[in-house]
Amino acid sequence: MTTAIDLAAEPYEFTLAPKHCALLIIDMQRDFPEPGGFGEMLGNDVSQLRRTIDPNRRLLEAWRAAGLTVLHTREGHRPDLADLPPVKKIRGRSATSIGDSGPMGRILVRGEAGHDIIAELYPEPGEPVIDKPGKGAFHATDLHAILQHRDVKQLVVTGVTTEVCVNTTVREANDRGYDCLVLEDCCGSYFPEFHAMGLKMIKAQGGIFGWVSSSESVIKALAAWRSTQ
Ligand code: TIU
Repeated sequence: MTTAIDLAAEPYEFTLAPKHCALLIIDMQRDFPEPGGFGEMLGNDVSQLRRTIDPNRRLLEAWRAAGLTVLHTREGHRPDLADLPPVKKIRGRSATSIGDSGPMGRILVRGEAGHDIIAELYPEPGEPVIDKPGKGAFHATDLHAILQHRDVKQLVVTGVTTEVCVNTTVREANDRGYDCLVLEDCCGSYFPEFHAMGLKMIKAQGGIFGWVSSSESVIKALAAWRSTQ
C-alpha cells in the first residue's frame, strides 16, 4: 500500500500524501464568476474565473471518488455586519459595497443567493464549509482546528481569486506549517497578469509559499495512488 506519490509540479515534484491532504476550494461563490453577479457589476471579466469551473469539477469528482477530505470556503459577513471592518466597507469608494443590495441579494452577506457556492461545485453533506470574513481562510475561522483534527498536513488549493483570497490563504497556511499545492487551471483572477504573477510568487525562491501544478497532474496521481490501495 502506497502512502505518498510524486507528481509533476514547480519548482520541483510534489509528494502527495492523500490521507493527509485536503482539497480546499476557495470562494467559488456565485457573486464572483456568474454573469450578472457582483464581480461583473463592478466591470470585471468573469470569463477569467469561469474557465476554472470545469477543471475544478473534474478534480472534485476525482477527489470525492477517492474518499478524501474536501473543504469549501465562502467570503462573507454576518447579516448585521458586526464582523465587517469599517475600512473594508468604505475602501474603493464604490457607490455599492459590502452589505448593500446587489444583483443577487445583499453583497457578501451570509444567507444571500450571491454569497452561496455555484451549483457546479456545490458542497456535499459532510464537506465542511468555512465562512470567512477576511481574504485568508484561517483568519477568524475554525479551519486550522478542523484540519488538525483530521491530521491534515498538505492542502491542494483552488478557487478565486488567485492573487487575493487564494494567495492570502496559502500564505496563512504556510506560516501554520502546511505544504500547499496550487493548481493553475483551477484558480483564476479577473486580471490575467495578476493570476500569472500570483502563481509565480508562490513557487519562486525554491517554493517560498508552496508548489504549482495542474488538475490533470493531481487527477493522474490520485488514480495511480488508488490503484495501490
Ligand atoms: N475571494 C476573493 O478573492 N475575494 C476578492 O475580493 N477578490 C478580488 O479579487 N477582489
